[in-house]
Amino acid sequence: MTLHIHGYSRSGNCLKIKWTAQKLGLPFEWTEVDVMTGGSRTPAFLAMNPAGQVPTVVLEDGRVLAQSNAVILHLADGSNLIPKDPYERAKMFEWLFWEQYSHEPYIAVARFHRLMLGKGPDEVEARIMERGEAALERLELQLSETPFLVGDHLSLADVALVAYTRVADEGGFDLARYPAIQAWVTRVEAALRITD
Ligand SMILES: N[C@@H](CCC(=O)N[C@@H](CS)C(=O)NCC(=O)O)C(=O)O
Repeated sequence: MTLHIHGYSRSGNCLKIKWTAQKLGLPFEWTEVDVMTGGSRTPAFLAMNPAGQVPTVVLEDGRVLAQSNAVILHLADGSNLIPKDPYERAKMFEWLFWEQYSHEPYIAVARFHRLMLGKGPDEVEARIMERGEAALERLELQLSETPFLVGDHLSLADVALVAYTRVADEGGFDLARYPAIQAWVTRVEAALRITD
Protein backbone atom coordinates (compact mmCIF):
# COMPACT_ATOMS: atom_id res chain seq x y z
CA MET A 1 0.00 0.00 0.00
CA THR A 2 1.04 3.58 -0.63
CA LEU A 3 0.89 6.30 2.00
CA HIS A 4 -2.55 7.87 1.59
CA ILE A 5 -3.27 11.44 2.69
CA HIS A 6 -6.88 12.48 3.21
CA GLY A 7 -6.54 16.24 3.10
CA TYR A 8 -7.99 19.59 2.13
CA SER A 9 -5.73 21.58 -0.19
CA ARG A 10 -6.45 24.92 1.47
CA SER A 11 -5.41 23.59 4.87
CA GLY A 12 -1.87 24.31 5.98
CA ASN A 13 -2.09 21.39 8.40
CA CYS A 14 -2.64 19.08 5.41
CA LEU A 15 -0.01 20.71 3.21
CA LYS A 16 2.66 20.14 5.91
CA ILE A 17 2.29 16.43 5.25
CA LYS A 18 2.42 16.71 1.48
CA TRP A 19 5.59 18.85 1.65
CA THR A 20 7.26 16.50 4.12
CA ALA A 21 6.51 13.45 1.98
CA GLN A 22 7.76 15.24 -1.14
CA LYS A 23 10.94 16.42 0.58
CA LEU A 24 11.68 12.87 1.76
CA GLY A 25 10.81 11.33 -1.61
CA LEU A 26 7.97 9.27 -0.17
CA PRO A 27 5.32 8.35 -2.72
CA PHE A 28 1.79 9.18 -1.64
CA GLU A 29 -1.80 9.37 -2.83
CA TRP A 30 -4.01 12.33 -1.97
CA THR A 31 -7.78 12.24 -1.55
CA GLU A 32 -9.35 15.67 -1.43
CA VAL A 33 -11.83 16.03 1.45
CA ASP A 34 -14.01 19.13 1.38
CA VAL A 35 -14.32 20.01 5.05
CA MET A 36 -16.55 22.97 4.21
CA THR A 37 -19.31 20.62 3.09
CA GLY A 38 -18.90 18.03 5.85
CA GLY A 39 -16.55 15.72 3.99
CA SER A 40 -14.71 14.82 7.19
CA ARG A 41 -17.91 14.05 9.08
CA THR A 42 -19.35 11.27 6.92
CA PRO A 43 -19.80 7.83 8.53
CA ALA A 44 -17.00 6.44 6.36
CA PHE A 45 -14.59 9.19 7.36
CA LEU A 46 -15.51 8.96 11.05
CA ALA A 47 -14.88 5.22 10.94
CA MET A 48 -11.32 6.04 9.86
CA ASN A 49 -10.82 9.01 12.23
CA PRO A 50 -13.46 9.56 14.93
CA ALA A 51 -12.14 13.12 15.41
CA GLY A 52 -13.61 13.94 11.99
CA GLN A 53 -10.69 16.08 10.88
CA VAL A 54 -8.12 16.31 8.15
CA PRO A 55 -5.30 15.60 7.79
CA THR A 56 -5.88 11.91 8.31
CA VAL A 57 -3.30 9.57 6.90
CA VAL A 58 -3.39 5.86 6.16
CA LEU A 59 0.15 4.54 6.42
CA GLU A 60 1.67 1.95 4.09
CA ASP A 61 0.73 -0.82 6.55
CA GLY A 62 -2.89 0.33 6.79
CA ARG A 63 -2.67 1.98 10.19
CA VAL A 64 -4.27 5.40 10.56
CA LEU A 65 -2.61 8.52 11.98
CA ALA A 66 -3.96 12.04 12.50
CA GLN A 67 -2.73 15.38 13.90
CA SER A 68 -0.46 17.06 11.37
CA ASN A 69 2.60 17.34 13.59
CA ALA A 70 2.33 13.71 14.73
CA VAL A 71 2.18 12.65 11.09
CA ILE A 72 5.20 14.65 9.94
CA LEU A 73 7.19 13.39 12.93
CA HIS A 74 6.34 9.83 11.95
CA LEU A 75 7.18 10.32 8.27
CA ALA A 76 10.47 12.10 9.02
CA ASP A 77 11.67 9.68 11.69
CA GLY A 78 15.42 9.14 11.20
CA SER A 79 15.75 11.84 8.53
CA ASN A 80 17.69 15.10 8.66
CA LEU A 81 14.42 17.02 9.17
CA ILE A 82 14.71 15.98 12.83
CA PRO A 83 17.88 17.18 14.58
CA LYS A 84 20.05 14.42 16.04
CA ASP A 85 21.31 16.59 18.91
CA PRO A 86 18.92 16.11 21.88
CA TYR A 87 18.73 19.80 22.75
CA GLU A 88 18.08 20.85 19.14
CA ARG A 89 15.49 18.08 18.81
CA ALA A 90 13.75 19.37 21.93
CA LYS A 91 13.85 22.92 20.50
CA MET A 92 12.13 21.59 17.39
CA PHE A 93 9.42 20.08 19.62
CA GLU A 94 9.17 23.40 21.47
CA TRP A 95 8.25 25.07 18.18
CA LEU A 96 5.85 22.28 17.17
CA PHE A 97 3.91 22.52 20.44
CA TRP A 98 3.97 26.32 20.29
CA GLU A 99 2.63 26.21 16.73
CA GLN A 100 -0.44 24.28 17.77
CA TYR A 101 -1.21 26.32 20.88
CA SER A 102 0.01 29.87 20.22
CA HIS A 103 0.24 30.30 16.44
CA GLU A 104 -2.22 28.16 14.46
CA PRO A 105 -5.25 29.06 16.64
CA TYR A 106 -4.77 32.72 15.68
CA ILE A 107 -2.98 32.88 12.32
CA ALA A 108 -4.96 30.03 10.74
CA VAL A 109 -8.23 30.88 12.44
CA ALA A 110 -8.12 34.54 11.30
CA ARG A 111 -7.54 33.26 7.74
CA PHE A 112 -10.44 30.83 8.10
CA HIS A 113 -12.78 33.65 9.14
CA ARG A 114 -11.68 35.97 6.33
CA LEU A 115 -11.07 33.57 3.46
CA MET A 116 -13.43 30.69 4.09
CA LEU A 117 -16.27 32.40 5.95
CA GLY A 118 -15.95 35.67 4.00
CA LYS A 119 -15.89 37.90 7.08
CA GLY A 120 -14.65 41.48 6.94
CA PRO A 121 -11.66 42.76 8.98
CA ASP A 122 -13.91 44.16 11.72
CA GLU A 123 -15.74 40.87 12.14
CA VAL A 124 -12.67 38.96 13.33
CA GLU A 125 -12.32 39.02 17.11
CA ALA A 126 -9.66 41.56 18.18
CA ARG A 127 -8.12 38.98 20.51
CA ILE A 128 -7.40 36.64 17.59
CA MET A 129 -5.58 39.41 15.74
CA GLU A 130 -3.63 40.51 18.83
CA ARG A 131 -2.48 36.98 19.61
CA GLY A 132 -1.62 36.45 15.94
CA GLU A 133 0.56 39.56 15.89
CA ALA A 134 2.25 38.34 19.09
CA ALA A 135 3.02 35.02 17.40
CA LEU A 136 4.49 36.79 14.36
CA GLU A 137 6.62 38.98 16.63
CA ARG A 138 7.92 35.84 18.36
CA LEU A 139 8.88 34.34 15.01
CA GLU A 140 10.46 37.58 13.80
CA LEU A 141 12.65 37.72 16.90
CA GLN A 142 13.98 34.20 16.35
CA LEU A 143 14.44 34.58 12.61
CA SER A 144 16.39 37.79 13.08
CA GLU A 145 18.97 35.60 14.82
CA THR A 146 18.96 32.31 12.92
CA PRO A 147 18.16 31.38 9.29
CA PHE A 148 15.86 28.53 10.33
CA LEU A 149 13.88 28.11 13.53
CA VAL A 150 16.35 25.61 14.95
CA GLY A 151 19.75 26.96 13.99
CA ASP A 152 21.26 26.54 10.54
CA HIS A 153 19.18 23.68 9.18
CA LEU A 154 15.69 23.12 7.88
CA SER A 155 13.69 21.04 10.37
CA LEU A 156 10.08 20.04 10.93
CA ALA A 157 9.72 23.24 12.98
CA ASP A 158 10.07 25.22 9.73
CA VAL A 159 7.72 22.91 7.83
CA ALA A 160 5.02 23.26 10.49
CA LEU A 161 5.36 27.00 11.03
CA VAL A 162 5.65 28.03 7.40
CA ALA A 163 2.31 26.40 6.52
CA TYR A 164 0.08 29.16 7.86
CA THR A 165 2.70 31.91 8.22
CA ARG A 166 3.24 32.13 4.45
CA VAL A 167 -0.48 32.88 3.95
CA ALA A 168 -0.96 35.00 7.08
CA ASP A 169 -1.85 37.99 4.89
CA GLU A 170 -5.03 36.14 3.88
CA GLY A 171 -6.07 36.47 7.53
CA GLY A 172 -5.39 40.21 7.59
CA PHE A 173 -1.81 40.19 8.92
CA ASP A 174 0.70 42.43 7.15
CA LEU A 175 3.85 40.37 6.59
CA ALA A 176 5.67 43.45 5.24
CA ARG A 177 6.09 44.39 8.91
CA TYR A 178 8.18 41.25 9.45
CA PRO A 179 11.22 41.23 7.10
CA ALA A 180 13.00 38.31 8.78
CA ILE A 181 9.85 36.19 8.47
CA GLN A 182 9.50 37.11 4.81
CA ALA A 183 13.10 36.10 4.06
CA TRP A 184 12.62 32.83 5.98
CA VAL A 185 9.38 32.03 4.09
CA THR A 186 11.28 32.42 0.81
CA ARG A 187 14.09 30.16 2.12
CA VAL A 188 11.74 27.46 3.36
CA GLU A 189 9.58 27.54 0.21
CA ALA A 190 12.75 27.04 -1.85
CA ALA A 191 13.97 24.20 0.37
CA LEU A 192 10.59 22.47 0.15
CA ARG A 193 10.05 23.40 -3.51
CA ILE A 194 6.69 24.99 -2.74
CA THR A 195 5.47 26.65 -5.91
CA ASP A 196 1.77 27.28 -5.31
N1 LIG B 1 -4.52 19.97 15.36
C1 LIG B 1 -5.01 19.35 14.15
C2 LIG B 1 -6.01 20.30 13.52
C3 LIG B 1 -6.86 19.60 12.46
C4 LIG B 1 -7.94 20.53 11.95
O1 LIG B 1 -8.33 21.52 12.59
N2 LIG B 1 -8.42 20.21 10.75
C5 LIG B 1 -9.43 21.03 10.14
C6 LIG B 1 -8.93 21.53 8.80
S1 LIG B 1 -7.43 22.46 8.98
C7 LIG B 1 -10.68 20.19 9.91
O2 LIG B 1 -10.58 19.02 9.58
N3 LIG B 1 -11.86 20.79 10.06
C8 LIG B 1 -13.10 20.15 9.76
C9 LIG B 1 -13.89 19.73 10.95
O3 LIG B 1 -13.40 19.88 12.09
O4 LIG B 1 -15.01 19.29 10.71
C10 LIG B 1 -3.84 19.05 13.19
O5 LIG B 1 -2.77 19.66 13.35
O6 LIG B 1 -3.98 18.18 12.33
